[in-house]
Amino acid sequence: MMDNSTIKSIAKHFQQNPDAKVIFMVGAGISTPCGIPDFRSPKTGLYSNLSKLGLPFPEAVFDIDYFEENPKPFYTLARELYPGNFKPSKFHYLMKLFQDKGKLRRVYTQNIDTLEREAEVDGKYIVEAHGSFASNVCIGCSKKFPVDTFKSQLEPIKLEHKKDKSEKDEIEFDYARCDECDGLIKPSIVFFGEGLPSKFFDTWDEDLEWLKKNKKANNIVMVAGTSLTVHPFASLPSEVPLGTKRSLWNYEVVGDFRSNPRGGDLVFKGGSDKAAQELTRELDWLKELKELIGEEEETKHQDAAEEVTVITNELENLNIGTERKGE
Ligand code: CNA
Repeated sequence: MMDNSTIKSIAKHFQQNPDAKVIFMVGAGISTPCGIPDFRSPKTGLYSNLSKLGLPFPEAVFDIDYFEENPKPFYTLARELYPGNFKPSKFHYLMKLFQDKGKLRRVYTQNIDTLEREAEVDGKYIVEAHGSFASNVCIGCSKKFPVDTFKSQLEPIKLEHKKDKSEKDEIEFDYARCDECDGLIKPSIVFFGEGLPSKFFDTWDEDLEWLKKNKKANNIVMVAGTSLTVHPFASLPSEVPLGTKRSLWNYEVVGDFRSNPRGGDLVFKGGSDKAAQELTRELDWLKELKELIGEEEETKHQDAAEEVTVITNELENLNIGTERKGE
């Protein structure tokens, strides 16, 4: 099933199964309406824009070995994406509504923007699979540092104004370094080449058991705004026990929903905020959703697509430098 009737079917599922709870599995797509670019969307995605800046490969910005050699691209990006600069989307508030209604089991998020917390989803429900900006760590000796250690270094220390106007201004940072081993300090977000927090694996084991034990409640797993390409997160939907309802809300059909679709899958191919709004309407929660978002935020969301373009343009205009040690 793959259109607006999906949303009606999900609403019906909750109406017919009052004990059903949701496990959300989400990615960067639920935050694009907030103005934060995702990785892979053509044109507006970070990769298509960062690649223009001459990184050896787009993922290098989140690669631990590359960061050690050249932290500047990550610092530049972190400055743009740092939590506090954005407000939650309708989808984030939908998750909060499920919490308020006692129908939330868990939120597995790949996002590092902490907007689930900003929407006041309780931390006990959230598994930040790829970490977050909420703590800092030395990449050399793993010593932990307060959150401000990295954040306080995000203001560039100098702006060299090039004489030749055709050249872009160079920005520099004073990188946060460990007082024990002089290693670079970074937020505890998981880079390519690093392991996921043990909480991710432990909680998923618990939730799998819970899904198996509570089949009668007809719980549902909702996957949204992710290309399902980054493992091990990407394999979670394939591990959902047979018989547990799965739903995907995404611009494209991805991962196990494409390669190994199940008969009962409920797929909505479209925007996650549109789906969130439609589901709350169907469930008669629309008034509460609007109260959570507030009038002011509603206007901001309408401008979100424009904001994504602004950020990606800003990144394009920054000369972040791509020199590597020894070159
Ligand atoms: P991705 O690979 O960029 O995929 C995003 C997916 O969402 C794509 O399939 C898009 O088509 C789809 N999409 C984009 N916008 C919407 C929308 N409004 N409604 C529905 N679908 C939409 O991102 P993933 O999360 O799958 O990749 C995992 C990476 C992305 C994680 O390691 C994150 O840390 C990383 N990331 C996070 C953020 C963030 O915290 N907001 C931003 C950019 C990247």
